Parts: sequence; structure tokens; C-alpha cells
Amino acid sequence: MTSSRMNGADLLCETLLANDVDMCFANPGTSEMHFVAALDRQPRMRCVLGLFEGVVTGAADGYARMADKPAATLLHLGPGLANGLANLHNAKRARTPMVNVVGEHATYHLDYDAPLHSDIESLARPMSQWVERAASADAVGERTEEAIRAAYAKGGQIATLILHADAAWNETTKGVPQPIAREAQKQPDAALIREAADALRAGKTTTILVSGMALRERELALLDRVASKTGARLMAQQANGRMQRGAGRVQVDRVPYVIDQAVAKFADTEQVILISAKAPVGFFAYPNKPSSMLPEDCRVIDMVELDTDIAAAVAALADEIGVAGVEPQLAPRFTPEAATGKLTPEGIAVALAHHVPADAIVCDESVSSGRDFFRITYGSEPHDFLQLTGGAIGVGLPLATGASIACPDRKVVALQADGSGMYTLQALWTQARERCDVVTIIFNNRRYNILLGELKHVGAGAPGENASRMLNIDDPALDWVALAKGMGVEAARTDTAEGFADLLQTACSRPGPFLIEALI
Ligand SMILES: Cc1ncc(C[n+]2csc(CCOP(=O)(O)OP(=O)(O)O)c2C)c(N)n1
Ligand SMILES: [Mg+2]
Repeated sequence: MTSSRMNGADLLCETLLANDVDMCFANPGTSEMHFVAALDRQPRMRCVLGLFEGVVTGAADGYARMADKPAATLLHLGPGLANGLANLHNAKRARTPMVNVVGEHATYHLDYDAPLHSDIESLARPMSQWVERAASADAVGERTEEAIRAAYAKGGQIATLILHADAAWNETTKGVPQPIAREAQKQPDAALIREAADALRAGKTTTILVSGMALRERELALLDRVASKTGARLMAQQANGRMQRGAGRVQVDRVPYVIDQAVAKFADTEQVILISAKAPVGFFAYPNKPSSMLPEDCRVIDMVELDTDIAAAVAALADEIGVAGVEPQLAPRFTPEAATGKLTPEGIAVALAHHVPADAIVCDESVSSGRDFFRITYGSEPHDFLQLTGGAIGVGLPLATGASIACPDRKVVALQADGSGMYTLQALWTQARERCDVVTIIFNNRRYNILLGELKHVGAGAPGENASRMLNIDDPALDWVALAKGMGVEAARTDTAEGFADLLQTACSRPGPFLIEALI
């Protein structure tokens, strides 16, 4: 592309590409037409359409978690952005880097209060760490560079660039952009590493609680050796963006979701060392239960700041402790005995342990059905595990779609609760269109099962007529096979453990999207 013919939209596209952002998940409108035209002139940019903005932002999240680099999204003014916010919230919680481009009216059109006009900044800010406008074609390049820098900063952030239509369509005087120099990650703070090491050597009951980049295979192996040497317990945060697990890797448990179980886990913990993790708190408050899961006098050492090079910090801690000669304890390949009879969540987990292929990506939004998954699959083939991170349901199917687009050679298995799946089921259409290699398992219990439990936990008693109608989704029953087929995804249904194992094995051994409706 020659600079003389570039408009602001071209400059945006070229700036993204110059910085290796070559994936754009989109749902455009009129104000973004010049950006769409610019994408058309630049075949190096891959564009994937989502039929709802929650699919767009969730897919961008899944993509970045696997690609370790941001995708761009294209969203239509305030309402388009607003439709995508819940999954931006999840992405923010996962520390996913992302560059959102939100179209906006031409600068001079704002005065007319046209129907789609809204306060975009106010919508963007809660779910974005960086929000700016590009109001002229010449400003677009610099703003885009700032957005990319912001996306990579502090371990991964959401950057939202508001692009005025006239900034997109006017010609720019700027030339073809060069890649920007990104800020280097901070080296670990030697004093903090020493403080953590001293604590580990103090003979106290200690948990090393990890998340983020500390959940990669190599870092977990090092931390396991640190834990073995010092007698500490290694544990993962309850919800994590990405975790490497399975046979040949360290077996790491997560903080339980259920408050009583979590409090019990930490009951005699005297110290917690946080590595890229947060001190554990209840997902919600419950009457007469604590908000923090840690005992009151538990010492908390936060070993790394957000923008620290986590791999370097873990290596420094291992050095300081001295782990030479300590072998990591790696999970052996292990498959539980095959399940039989009526299909249960446990039976599904057993089949996963048998049939999920090596190097798969497992995306988990199984909500109440997935609680035994870890225990049963420690010895499954090694895989990456991506989770719902911000509690805003409706990320599972988009997440799997984005992960598959980032890693087309790997099988993706989506564990999807039925109620949550209905939020963004349009992702199945994108999977079919992009030929994504995704096996979706719908845990069809025909209810918001977790909420039936929560009703009890908050002390509200048994559900009556109105409560039942808000927690059961069985009338009419959703036909997931028909829904999937309607969007171009092959599907089948089963209610037995044997039938499920057969379907899973078949689905895992053929390419392309497939959905299994598991009646549990
Ligand atoms: C965006 C959003 N809306 C609503 C909720 C409240 N909520 C939590 S779980 C849930 C239903 C879960 O049902 P399902 O996905 O079928 O999982 P199950 O509990 O049956 O395992 C709802 C509505 C939420 N967490 N996020
Ligand atoms: Mg359900």
C-alpha cells in the first residue's frame, strides 16, 4: 500500500499489521464501512464475522489467550460495544490483550444527536484500561500504536480506540508505519523474590498461589520443585485465563468455587505467596460467611507486580531457593475405568480423560457440571485449559471459536453448560463458516443448576413457583441438535455414558465442528 493513497482506515489497518495484529473479529455497521473497505484492500488481515458482539469479543479473548498476542475487534458505535461488554469483562479478568476499534459518527455529525449517538467512553471505560479517540486521519496511526502498547502493558489489557468515520475516510499525510518498540517487561524485584524465599524457608504452612503466565508448563514445573524443596503447597487461582495441564505436567489443583470448601482449604494456611494471582475471595458474599478465604492472620506476599516478566520471576525464585537435584512431580498418563449407564457429568469427564487428544485446547464453561473435571483428568493427554474468568456467562462458545482460529492444527473441546451456551450460541455459525476444529459438549441439564444451589446457600430456602420458573429452562426443552444444525454444525444427542464415549471418540477423530448434546 503506497502512502499517497492511504486514508485513516488504511493507516489503522497498516499500523495493526506492522505490529503483528493480523486478526480482526468483527461485526460492522455504516460508520465502520471505510475500515471494512480498508480490510478488503489488505488481504494479510484475517477477518472473522461474529453474528453478535458477544461472540466477537469472546472470540478475540480466546484467540489472544492462545496466540499470546492481541486480536483487533470491530464494533459498531456504543450499542455494538455494549453488546460485547460482558465478554470484554471476562477478557479483562483474564488479562487478555485486545485492541477494540469502535466506530463513531463523523466528528461534525455528533452535534446532530443522530439515533446511534451515545456516550461511548462511558460504556467503554469499565471494561477497558485504555480508551481514546482518533478524530483525524493523521491521528489514527499514533492512537493505534498507543492502543497496541496499552494492550500489551501490565500483563495484558483491553484497549478501546474510538474511530470517527471522517478520521477513517479522510486521506492521511502519514506514510506506511513502522513497528513500534514495545516496553520491555519489568525484571523481577530482587527484594520481593528474597522476601518470598525467606518466607518459604521459615517453616510455616505456605501456599504458593499462581495464575497468569505462571500456569505454563515450564513455570509450573519450576514452582513444583520449589514447593517440594520447601514443603509448600502449589495451587492455582480459582479462575485462570490459560493453564497447561494433563499427563507429563504438574498436577495443580484450583481454589474451589464453593465457599465452605475454599475456606477449609486455607484453614491452617499461615502464609500465601501470590504469583500473578489475587488473594482468594468469595465469588459472592453469603450471610454469615467470610468474604476472604484466608484466615485473618494469614500473611500475604505479592511476589510480582503486574508488568513483571513472570517467567523470569519464577526462575529467580527457583534460583534463590536452589532446586538443583529436585525433580518435578509430573502426572502420569492415567485413564479411569470407562463409565456405563446413564450419562452424568462424571461420565463425561471420564470419557474426556480417554479421548481428548494430545495438545488439545479445552474451553470450560460447564458451570456446575465441571467441578469434578480436574480430579478425573489429571492424567489425560496434555492440553491447554481455558476458563470463564470473570463470572459473566456466555463466553464458552466464542472462546472456543477464537482459540481454534488461533491454533487451527489443534483440537478444541468446549465444555458448555446449556444455560450459558444460549447467551452466545451464534458462535456455532462462525465455527461452521471458518471450519473450526471444535467439539462442543452441551451439558444439557435443562436448568440453571448452579443457581438452585445458590438459592439454598444464600439462605433463601426452597424454590417456589416463581423461583422455579426462573431457574428451570425445560419448558420448552431446547433442541441443541436442531440449533447446531440450523447454524451448519453437525450434531448428535445421547443420554448414556457408552453413547457419549462413542460420539466423543468419533468427533475427536474427524476434523471440523461437531456438537454433542449430552442429556445429563
Ligand atoms: C452475564 C451473566 N448473566 C447472568 C449470570 C447469573 N448466572 C450465573 S450461572 C447462571 C446459569 C447457569 O446455568 P447453566 O449455564 O445451564 O449451568 P448449570 O448451572 O446448569 O451448570 C446464571 C444465569 C451470570 N453469571 N452472568
Ligand atoms: Mg444448565
